[in-house]
Amino acid sequence: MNEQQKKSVSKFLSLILRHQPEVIGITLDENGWTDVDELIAKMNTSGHRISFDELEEVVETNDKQRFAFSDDYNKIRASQGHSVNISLGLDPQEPPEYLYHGTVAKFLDSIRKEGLQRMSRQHLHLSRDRETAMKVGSRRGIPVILNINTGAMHQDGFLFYLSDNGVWLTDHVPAKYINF
Ligand code: HQG
Repeated sequence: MNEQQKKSVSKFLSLILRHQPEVIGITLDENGWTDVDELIAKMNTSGHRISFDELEEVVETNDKQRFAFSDDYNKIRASQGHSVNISLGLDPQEPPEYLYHGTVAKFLDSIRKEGLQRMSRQHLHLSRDRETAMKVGSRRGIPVILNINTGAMHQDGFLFYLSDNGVWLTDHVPAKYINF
């Protein structure tokens, strides 16, 4: 597969494994997993032709490692980014002293008032470094990077999770922990 084909499959997998599994008639279990054979069969009958080898290639070469197979390769899920209500089953982890969030200027007034919210997703996403946060923010325009006092949040009892692909997840960041 060429890069464009892989990107297109990755976007479609993000849609069905994070947001709308019903588009091709699959279901996700409570931890977000779906059956690999059924996924391939239903992608093929809905016009998104793919073989197991191609699916494996997309999962393994994905720039952000967005998807993961179960150990026996029978199941697949998105590692983070869901809007559907699933539990990734991750244990809380101690975050670094600071994490970063990439956003854009037009959201800042609202973020100053209500802190960072998870919006339509199951978690709010934080990046481990400025460079990653820059890429996240750039999806929406000129990026603005917010530095978050995650060490202080941890001390105050907020919970953090680290997804299988290295994205830090939490529920809400009150404005007092954000360095604007
Ligand atoms: C903003 C990509 C107003 C927030 C990335 C963001 C990430 C507020 C937008 C993943 C707000 C939500 C997630 C508030 C937050 N008022 N705006 N109180 N609180 N916002 O897409 O973090 O490529 O749900 O700053 O790499 O941009 O898809 O979140 O701009 O990891 O794998 O509301 O998506 O990964 O947007 O991106 P999103 P995000 P993938």
